[in-house]
Amino acid sequence: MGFFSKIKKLWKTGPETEEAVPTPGEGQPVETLPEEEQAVAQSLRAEDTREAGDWKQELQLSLQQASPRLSAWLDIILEDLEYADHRLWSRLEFLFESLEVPAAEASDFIARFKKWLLDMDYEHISEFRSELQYRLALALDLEDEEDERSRLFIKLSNGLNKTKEQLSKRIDGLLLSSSGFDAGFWEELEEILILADVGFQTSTTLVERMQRRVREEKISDPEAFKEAFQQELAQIFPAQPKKIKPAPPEVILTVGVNGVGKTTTIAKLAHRAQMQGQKVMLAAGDTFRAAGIEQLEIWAERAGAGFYKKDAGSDPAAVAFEAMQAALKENYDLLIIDTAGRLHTQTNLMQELKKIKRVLNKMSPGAPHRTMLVVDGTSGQNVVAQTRLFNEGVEVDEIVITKLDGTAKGGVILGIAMEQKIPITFVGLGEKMEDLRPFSGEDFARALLS
Ligand SMILES: Nc1nc2c(ncn2[C@@H]2O[C@H](COP(=O)(O)OP(=O)(O)OP(=O)(O)O)[C@@H](O)[C@H]2O)c(=O)[nH]1
Ligand SMILES: [Mg+2]
Repeated sequence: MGFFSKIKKLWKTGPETEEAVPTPGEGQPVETLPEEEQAVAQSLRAEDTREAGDWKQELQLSLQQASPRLSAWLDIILEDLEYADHRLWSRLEFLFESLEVPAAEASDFIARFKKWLLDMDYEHISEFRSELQYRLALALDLEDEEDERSRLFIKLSNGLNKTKEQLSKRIDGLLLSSSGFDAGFWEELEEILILADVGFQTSTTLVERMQRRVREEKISDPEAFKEAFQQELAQIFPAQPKKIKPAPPEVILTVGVNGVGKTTTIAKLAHRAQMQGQKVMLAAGDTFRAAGIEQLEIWAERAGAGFYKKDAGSDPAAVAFEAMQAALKENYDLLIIDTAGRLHTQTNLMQELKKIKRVLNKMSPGAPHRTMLVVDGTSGQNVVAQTRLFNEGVEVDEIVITKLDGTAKGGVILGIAMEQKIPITFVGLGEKMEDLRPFSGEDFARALLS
């Protein structure tokens, strides 16, 4: 479900049953705006010099295509704009009206986006186009659209640049310099994998699998080898968990050692869920540091999410319990609980996390529905040890790997997937809200080797 409760998906009508796109804005006032503001809105529209003859018509034609083309719609909307000004807002309004998005929800989307631009101090289109497209994709439920998928693939591929240097570029070099798949080739391949933090066991297994494929499929050229290798990499990843929504609130407990990006990841997840129309509450279960509570509060405010806290030093399980009570009472769809990650008191930390789980489960059987381990992609093989530790302590359901944008050690993803068999659900590719991407093993393998 997207952010908008009801939109008319014009593209689903297909070319034969194409309906005429209504021309909004004409004799169809925006219901929620008071008269005065409507007049202002209309006069602002009139000021847009690229009038109905051009962008409106272009956009309408694009909207009538059999499949949605979000990036094409944005190209049309943004073509002659440099900064966020009234023309942008009225054009977005026009897009929403064409899609029959309820007016109140459309203005809410625009208001939130305006606030975000202010918070971030962004003005120029180049600074925010990507975020705008990301929000629209989530709100209009278009994340699976082809344009959007390829945009995200490019992002993933760029994010993995350093890992690619370490892994695929070296494999390319090896394939170029080798005269065949002899013992020396396999030895060197294994070494490249180990150096890229894939892990010893996983590297050995991968090499063995490839040796078998080369033999059985009589692979002789580098291209065929790379294709087979890409398939092998993609197969390592366990299937994504089925998205069954529990009775609300769905509860996510985030765990992980300090500094890995838990709080930022929570903010990004909250942002995604809000954009998808969910009512989200964040709970400050990291009571170890007052700054940790404040940091989460700022993020909650920015994302427009609810927030629950107690004083620093309080029992995290009590925070979780009370936040759950509030979330139940106030009909939240999603509750995400932050936790402290200091490892020097390892046993205590695990006890503390177990207690949070017990308390939640007692109040709402099945909660927390997702115990999400956040790990830092730059810490290489340590990630494998952390995963083992947390999984033994609190049974991890899914893993989020952050900071893949700044590391040459992204190969560790393969090690975790093969050794721990826990699904990786998201990866962090930067510090911005849109930089948390749903993970796909196939895309990862393709991005890594392309
Ligand atoms: N480049 C990059 N930086 C990230 C990413 N995710 C988080 N960070 C940065 O990592 C730093 C630590 O993030 P936090 O979210 O505070 O980490 P934490 O796990 O909550 O840390 P503690 O609360 O101290 O345990 C921040 O500067 C984030 O901006 C990412 O995907 N890429
Ligand atoms: Mg934190």
